[in-house]
Amino acid sequence: MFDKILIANRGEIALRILRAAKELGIATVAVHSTADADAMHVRLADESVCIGPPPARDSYLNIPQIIAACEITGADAVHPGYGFLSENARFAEVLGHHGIAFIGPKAEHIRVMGDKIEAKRTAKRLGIPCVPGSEGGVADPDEARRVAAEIGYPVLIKAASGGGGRGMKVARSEEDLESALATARIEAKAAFGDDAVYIEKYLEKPRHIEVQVLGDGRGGAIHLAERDCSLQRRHQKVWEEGPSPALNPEMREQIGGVCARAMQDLGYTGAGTIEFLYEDGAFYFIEMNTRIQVEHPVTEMITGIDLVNEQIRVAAGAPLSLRQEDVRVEGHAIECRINAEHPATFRPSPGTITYFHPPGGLGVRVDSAAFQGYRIPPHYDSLLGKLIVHGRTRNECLMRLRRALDEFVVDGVDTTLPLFRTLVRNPDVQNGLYDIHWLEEFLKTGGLDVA
Ligand code: MV4
Repeated sequence: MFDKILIANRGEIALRILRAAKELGIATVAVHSTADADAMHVRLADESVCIGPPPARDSYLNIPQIIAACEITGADAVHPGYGFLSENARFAEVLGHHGIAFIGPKAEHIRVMGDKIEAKRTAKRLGIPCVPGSEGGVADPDEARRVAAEIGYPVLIKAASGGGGRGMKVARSEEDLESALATARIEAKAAFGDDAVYIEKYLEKPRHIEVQVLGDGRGGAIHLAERDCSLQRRHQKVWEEGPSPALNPEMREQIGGVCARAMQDLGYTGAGTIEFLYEDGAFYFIEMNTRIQVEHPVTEMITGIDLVNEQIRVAAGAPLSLRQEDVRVEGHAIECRINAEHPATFRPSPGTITYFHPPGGLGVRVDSAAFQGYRIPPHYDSLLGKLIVHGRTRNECLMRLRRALDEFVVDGVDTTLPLFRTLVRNPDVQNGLYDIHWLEEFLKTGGLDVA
């Protein structure tokens, strides 16, 4: 087992990793920019190292500085969290060259899944159902026309180096196709330095359902059911829940089993999430995330499994602490991502928190690094914390979430708490009848009446 883990991240996920390390008796090193000198993860870590000025590229993305912090402190492992360097294959490799363990998948798996064309090719080879589309990249308009004619319009053109919705273009007819292809390639080149694009059948009203997997890196892998992340705004997840209100136990077992077997065949290490679009009873692979995700507490609350603990153990060469038959989904969990943003305009609202009162009680969890007097810096994402609620049923979970949201007080900055107080009372949300477009349509129609 590791002696000392350096946490190459900040905010609530840094705290989350620190907690898992402490419970395993492992020493912790926090790294921080000058803007985060007073942050909670710095205060609670055994040691801390300032790695640079506020801009992420000079601090949390600065590989030499992070390696230096490992050398100074003698850390023998690094946990990258999510975002920043968490899916940077080169970072995983460089750490290996320094004899420092990367708490995550093998660099080759990070690289494969980071290229959306290779990811899809690999998924297909592993028996995961994919969206119909081009075999690989498409550059030529004639090839694009042939593929689109075969799968039928509308089609979606996606950037190989994209992901998270960046660099996508819909073409609803052959007349639109050539210009959509050219625009997608130009935008992909500008955004990612790579103009490779591929084509898929465009699914009009799917849900976004993702399956949590854990691999031991030696051919053992399990699934931990799914999360429904369909309530999104501009590709930012807002409300995630598990299990999905759209699936029954048979479907859960079917898609979970496909994912677990695929990860066994791949020899995957650690936590991963396989993302699907779900429409008319069918699953379609779109991407795989090779990191712990923001919404992992939903899975922890319905299975009782500490995913970060599993990540650390597996990275240190231990087996998974449980077999597939030990995984039980109990009840229902919902996560609300509370951002320091205006609830209607979503404009970031950095500043000082003058009053902070998180909710409590049975089945209520708040993952946050905020505190009274904390000054939210403007340099990073606006996530203030996550409210995760568990209930024996979805209805009990909704009622508990409603109570917890009403109890939650954050003064001094704008937050999206009012948005969730509206959503938890909305009939469509209460009935689980929403697809990936529902939230943006709801917001467009002025569904949110905040003063
Ligand atoms: C799609 C799609 C419809 N059809 N692919 C968006 C981000 C990335 N995960 C893939 N995304 C989509 N891919 C096909 N073939 C619709 C989306 C999409 C979406 C997916 C999940 C959650 C929210 C979304 C919002 C807009 C579009």
